[in-house]
Amino acid sequence: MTTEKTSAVQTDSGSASEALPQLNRTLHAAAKPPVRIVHLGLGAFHRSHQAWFTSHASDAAEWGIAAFTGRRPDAALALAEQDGLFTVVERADGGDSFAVVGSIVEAVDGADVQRLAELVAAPATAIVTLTVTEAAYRLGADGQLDTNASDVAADLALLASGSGNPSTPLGRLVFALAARRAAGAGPIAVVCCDNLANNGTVARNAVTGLAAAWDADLAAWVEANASFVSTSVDRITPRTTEADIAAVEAACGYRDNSPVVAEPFTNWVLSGDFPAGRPRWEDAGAVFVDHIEPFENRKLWLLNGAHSLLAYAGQLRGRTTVAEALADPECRTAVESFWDEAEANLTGAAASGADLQIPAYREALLARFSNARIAHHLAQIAMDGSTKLRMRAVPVLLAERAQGRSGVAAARMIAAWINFSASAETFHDPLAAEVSEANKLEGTERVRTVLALVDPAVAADDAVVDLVAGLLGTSTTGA
Ligand code: CS2
Repeated sequence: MTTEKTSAVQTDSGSASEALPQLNRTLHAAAKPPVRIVHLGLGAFHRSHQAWFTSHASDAAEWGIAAFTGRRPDAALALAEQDGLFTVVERADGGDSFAVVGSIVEAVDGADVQRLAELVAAPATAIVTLTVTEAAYRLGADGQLDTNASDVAADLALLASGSGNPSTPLGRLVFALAARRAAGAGPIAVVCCDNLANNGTVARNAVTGLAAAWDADLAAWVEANASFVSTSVDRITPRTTEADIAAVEAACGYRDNSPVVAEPFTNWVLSGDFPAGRPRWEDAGAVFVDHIEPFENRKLWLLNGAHSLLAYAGQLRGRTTVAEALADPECRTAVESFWDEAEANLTGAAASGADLQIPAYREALLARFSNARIAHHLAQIAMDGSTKLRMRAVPVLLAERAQGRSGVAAARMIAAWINFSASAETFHDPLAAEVSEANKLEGTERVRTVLALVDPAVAADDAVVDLVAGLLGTSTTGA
């Protein structure tokens, strides 16, 4: 096993001692499994989820992860100092428990594209996992790869000229897959772990789209050799704070500069092939299914949809965390109404007979969101709304309209986002400039223009435009 568990303790914020040893593999006698998984997007969620599952597989000793950061090297530098080890602080209502996870054996600055290519080209590497954010797939409102996006275009120019390293995660992956092809290292699985509907297909379209724009032969090789696995991932993981670092020191007696805090709940549903093998993630509770869509939609609509609604409505109403927002009756009612709409479309024919146990799932979500010991900041969830709403609000809204209903609860999420976009101190979004321009317009013209940035079909429906316009300024959407 690459994890070790200390007994559950109630957190007290104990004082940091300079004399404490830093977490490392000698101190923890942790084995170092060989690299067989390459990860792009080394952040807290990767560590609390895929790295945690890998360390809990019965064959964990055979599966090491080389994890690459995205834009900044910081997370890799901090983790490399402690041989890739980190503590998962499992934060339940009743207290914290602490476990060291040892599955990450190499933590690398994402800018080191040569090392990425070397590892992806190694025959022992069987899997590439991705947590690069929803927005990084650079899908336009039409769902296709936007080759005109400035960073995609810049990467394509670099790839074509062979004169530098790509800077987007998918540009880097395509570069590394070219190295695997050149090395004759054979098939590989690409496992998308971002919160997108059909995320395997999205990853396939983005990767083959980029590859095709660079080199048609590479695109054909990717089609024939890369399996794109779809997954639904779930574990609430707020940002780590200084108080969390102090809690680990007090409870564990070592210094860990990169602990990760997560709720006890974990879920991972996967669908697809692993042509070069995979860890026994099922030992840690992962579920492999033939048809993933109903599970994806359940999670994206019920959990992530409620998160986005709370993020915008909650912040407009002065709330800071998920637990605080849910405790606000106006927000809670908005969430329940949205869940009713989502549920009506989850339990229909589209669910293909999967037993989704929606009432129990909703109950569990209320309990998970109410865990006040997890300070899950709404500002963190509010980022990249134009991309997230396409997955979280739009499908429910369109499904409701197709059934002849208004979709008012899903529309309320979008209305709250629109008002948030115009009033937030920080509005972080890949389309921030376009949204800001659209917000200079007035009335239904403004609403239609902003909606078109999220989804052209929604913007083309006059009734939806009127509905959203009418919702601006109501109690959960701010003034
Ligand atoms: C959240 C997710 O930030 C967000 O958009 O909705 O990160 C959410 O916490 C995870 O998907 C939970 O598994």
